[in-house]
Amino acid sequence: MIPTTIDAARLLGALADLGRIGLDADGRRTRLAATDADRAGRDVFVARLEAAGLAVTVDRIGNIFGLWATEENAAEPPLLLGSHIDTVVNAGPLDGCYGVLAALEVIETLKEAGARPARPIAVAAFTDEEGARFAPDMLGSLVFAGGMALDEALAAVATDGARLGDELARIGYAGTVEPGHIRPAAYVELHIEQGPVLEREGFRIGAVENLQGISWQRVTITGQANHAGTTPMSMRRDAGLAAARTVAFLAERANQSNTPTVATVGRMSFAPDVINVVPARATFTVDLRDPDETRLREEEAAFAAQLAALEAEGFTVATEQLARFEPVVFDAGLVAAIEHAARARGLAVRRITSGAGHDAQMVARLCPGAMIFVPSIGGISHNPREATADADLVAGAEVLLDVAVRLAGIA
Ligand code: HGY
Ligand code: MN
Ligand code: MN
Repeated sequence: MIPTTIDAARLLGALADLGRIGLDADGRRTRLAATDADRAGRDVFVARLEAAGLAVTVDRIGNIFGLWATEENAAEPPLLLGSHIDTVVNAGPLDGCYGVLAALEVIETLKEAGARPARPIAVAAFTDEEGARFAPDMLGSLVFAGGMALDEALAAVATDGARLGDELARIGYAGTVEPGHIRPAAYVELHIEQGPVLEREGFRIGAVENLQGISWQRVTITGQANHAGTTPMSMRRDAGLAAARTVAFLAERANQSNTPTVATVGRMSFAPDVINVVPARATFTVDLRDPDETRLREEEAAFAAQLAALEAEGFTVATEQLARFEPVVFDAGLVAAIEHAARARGLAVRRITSGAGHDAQMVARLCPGAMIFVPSIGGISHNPREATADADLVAGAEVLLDVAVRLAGIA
């Protein structure tokens, strides 16, 4: 018997359980990669995998896999589902977690129904998708897909100075399996949209056909410390002001363009960071994104020219590339299968571009990949107000179920 519904209460309960992990005294949910809070979330997930009777493996970059294989299908390459369970700071409960727990729910539902897949089905929770503590983002799936050497990834230094390899060992998730031990036949990731499009246009499902390019840089502008009271404005080399001008440059350029380009300065610090000292140094991050690689390069070039102009004014400027991923186009056949599954359930569906980065963009280097989106209320994400209607969470998981039935060859 092929199931057509999931256990909604079990999925919503699992999301609530995981959502309670990593809450600080102020109720802020933060499970940065390889922290104690991440370990707690990982432990809850592994316990669920084991309770579901899946074979659990952890690879050397800490990616967690739960595999459902039978004697008949074990030799076949598995269908891989999944996402991530690490979070940004003061995060919502759904980003990543929804895709991981819905994937597990789909496997449990199929197992309970006595389904006999022609291939194994696995669920993955990839390490450090957010990149909030260790850059680049999608680090675990990047290593899994062979896009970054394991040793380079393990040597990644956190914003707090820790080394990823040491942190994975400290939390007990420095696995023994070489990354890439699973060669999936296909990968499907269910995720909240994290943007306003589906809700605004009244769609229930997004069939994600592409994902925009991402460029992350850390910039350090050095000027000259001086007295805030005695130094005439004409004599200053104010690194803080130079940084502020740069932020304004990026925002104005993105706002004035009639393209989907987005620019974000998420982190900034001054030195010596004293009220009456003209900042000697400003350090900040720049996140540039565009679905078109040529435009993204144009934005990077325009930004570099802005920094060169600051150097001509007498500042010293240093940049470090923290992440750089070209846009990705997902597998047309999988996108069509997602659309078909949504329509068969009478769910309004549209094709959509992902503004956010996802593990799917990395795993798509190994096999046909695609994503399913559900609406985000108010388009809010990376914010504790992140939310999706329960009916949409269940609908998305059931579309994932239908796609999994088709891709796993369940007759
Ligand atoms: O940065 C991103 O888009 C993702 O949340 N890591
Ligand atoms: Mn995510
Ligand atoms: Mn995220």
